[in-house]
Amino acid sequence: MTTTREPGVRPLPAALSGLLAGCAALATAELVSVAVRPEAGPIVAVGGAAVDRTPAPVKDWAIRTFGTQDKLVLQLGILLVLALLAALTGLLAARHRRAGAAGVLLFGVVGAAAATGRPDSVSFTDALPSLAGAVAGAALLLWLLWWPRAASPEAPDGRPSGWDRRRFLLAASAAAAASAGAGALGRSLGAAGAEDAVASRAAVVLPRPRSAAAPVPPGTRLRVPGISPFTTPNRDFYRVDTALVVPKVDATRWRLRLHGAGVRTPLTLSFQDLLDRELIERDITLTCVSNEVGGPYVGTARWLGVPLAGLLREAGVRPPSRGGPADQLVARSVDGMTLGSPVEDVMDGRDALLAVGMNGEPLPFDHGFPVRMVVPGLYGYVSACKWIQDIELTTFDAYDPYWVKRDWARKAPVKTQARIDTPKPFARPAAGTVVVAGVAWAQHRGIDRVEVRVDDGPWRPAELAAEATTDTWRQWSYRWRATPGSYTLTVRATDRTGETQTERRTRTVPDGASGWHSVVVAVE
Ligand SMILES: Nc1nc2c(c(=O)[nH]1)N[C@H]1C(S)=C(S)[C@@H](COP(=O)(O)O)O[C@H]1N2
Ligand SMILES: [Mo]
Repeated sequence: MTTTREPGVRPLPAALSGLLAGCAALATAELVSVAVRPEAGPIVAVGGAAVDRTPAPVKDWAIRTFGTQDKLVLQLGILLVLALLAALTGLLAARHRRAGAAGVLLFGVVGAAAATGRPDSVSFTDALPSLAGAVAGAALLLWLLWWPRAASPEAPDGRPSGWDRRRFLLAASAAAAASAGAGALGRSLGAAGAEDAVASRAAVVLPRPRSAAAPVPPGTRLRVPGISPFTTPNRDFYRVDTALVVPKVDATRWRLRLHGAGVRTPLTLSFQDLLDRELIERDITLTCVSNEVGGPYVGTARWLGVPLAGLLREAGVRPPSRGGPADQLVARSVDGMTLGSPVEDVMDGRDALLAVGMNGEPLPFDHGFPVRMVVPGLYGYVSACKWIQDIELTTFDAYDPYWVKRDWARKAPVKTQARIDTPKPFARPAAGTVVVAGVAWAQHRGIDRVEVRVDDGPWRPAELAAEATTDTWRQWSYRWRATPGSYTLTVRATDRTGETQTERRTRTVPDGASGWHSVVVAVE
């Protein structure tokens, strides 16, 4: 038996072989994942598993620090760690071939476990991409360490000796080219897979609503440079979700199931079924529970959709106050996300929607095409399910949805907040009249008053823009006569119930940040 100890491969080619084997493994896995399921690819699977297992405070920190780039940072991090491990595996394989190959296979098993363990995984075939990648990677690694030597003059005992650098470079280039080719092929096939979804979105003709959004009253939009526009354009609308690959759903094949406790007639609806119903259009401000005081995860859009309460009533659902057995509505998305809303809130007369349109166009893929939920007054994580495919009526006792399993509160009405949009922190406005302005929101209660304070001075009323509806934010502005010096500007809002925002600063976990927003400016 030949020994597995292989003298002669230097560290650099060994590490490079490991790296190339890693690239080949990933490229193969991504290629196979096109056939299986794009989300079953190892990077997405391991990344997703990491997201699922990240404790709430760390996730919160990542969203705060990297914002919408958090997913990119995560994937780059995974690639970096993989590259390091691949190089180390190459070094190991140069000394112990079998141990090195086994190491590559082990990565495959980890990737496979991550893929099959994701909430959206329904089949063991999700393990295939990682396993196929690992086999390809292990085979390539062994070949790269063996072939450059095979041409060397035979040593007397029959074992290859020496190391033909030219042969290694040839083998390495071939491996790199093959990986790049497989990766590119996977990409283009993956893009082709999304073509049906893209075409189905392009074909959507949004019907006119039976009930149009109330015309935005004059005076709703203040003309102040630097203030958030009343309507947030889709391209600027914040995005928060756990999807490392944005689901691309073909609307013509999409179905929504409605079932569960107290549902007399379970329903299965197609996208066309929804468009054929009476649609309403509403301006609604959506807020993320991860939004810090003064943060960016809030926006207002004109949503077009099917009133959810009517659909529920048709299916025989009654709210708990009318004796219905279900107090929680669990929405499930195509990517396995679950969000739970109080049935009572959804059916209390507010404009809870199964939205199909956003600011006059079909939902963008990022924002849930073909259908998502929107419920005024509730944070997104307990209401705004994107890429929805299933609604189950159940109880809060019986089921904890995704975020609730991860330390967030079961119930989360939006907290009243005000934000200073202008001046920006550490701005240096000229002395004279400085317009301080921003937005305030208390969805479904409405904003009654906004006040501004300079340093520890008295609270002064800000001028409020007209109110569109209680479900939308309100712009405000305050003309400040500023003299040179450094100041802290603070804002606070009072909602229609008469409650003024608490000064007490809390973090976002478990049910949303509280406290007053302030900015420091230096007047020149
Ligand atoms: N499928 C799915 N839906 C989801 C989420 C998610 O991670 N997956 N995140 C929720 C959260 S936390 C918020 S705040 C809103 C954000 O919606 P947006 O990205 O359209 O702004 O979507 C909600 N719906
Ligand atoms: Mo959120």
